[in-house]
Amino acid sequence: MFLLLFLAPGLILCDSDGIPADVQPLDQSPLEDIQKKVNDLWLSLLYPQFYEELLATNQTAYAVCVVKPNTKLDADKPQVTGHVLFKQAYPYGKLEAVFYLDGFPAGTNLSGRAIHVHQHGDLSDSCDSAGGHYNPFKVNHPKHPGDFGNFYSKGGKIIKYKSNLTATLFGPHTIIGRSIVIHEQEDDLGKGSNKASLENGNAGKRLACCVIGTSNKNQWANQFAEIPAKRRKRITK
Ligand SMILES: [Cu+2]
Ligand SMILES: [Zn+2]
Repeated sequence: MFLLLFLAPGLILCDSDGIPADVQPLDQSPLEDIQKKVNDLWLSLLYPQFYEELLATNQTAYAVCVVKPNTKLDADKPQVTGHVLFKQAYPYGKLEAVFYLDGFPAGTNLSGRAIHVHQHGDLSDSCDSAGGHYNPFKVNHPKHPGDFGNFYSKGGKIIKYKSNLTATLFGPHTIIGRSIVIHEQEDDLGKGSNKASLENGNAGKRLACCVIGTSNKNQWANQFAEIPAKRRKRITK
């Protein structure tokens, strides 16, 4: 079926000799146009309601991940809660994210905490059933689309905006339905010279996790107000 999805836009664009047919003028490159058609098809077939909602909301998709502490953790570990919010303009926009997390030790924490998208949206065994890093292209860490890097808490909180992320809410590699894991330790970004470094960055225990789901724009608008003004400016331009 996926093969069909990839081939279909190509068939629409070409006549029987494989020569481009007389199509509507494109405002993006042909490759991006094909990518849009694949995403359109994929969304409308598999997620018809999401697609409809997307078109009704200025072609911008929002998603949320409500972070809960790992229930398997020892009681002395930080109990991290909060949200990771996503926003992405359809179809060519890059993913933006707001990380708003609380429950880290108070004071400025000089050691980073890794945050990643993991493969499964299954938290039946708390964060342990989320699987490894979401790795649709079979590449090494830290080149997975959901390798968000290291985050530093201040006053027990991580409040961070990131843009231009390679993960996406659209198409066959959407992160909707996958999970996010907040780790206890720093991500070694693949420089740990062992096998685990190229799989997960040796980021240690899973402090907290959540499943990514679609949302309306309200929460993004609210949390966005918590981002320092300087950064907000950068977001809106
Ligand atoms: Cu991880
Ligand atoms: Zn990774």
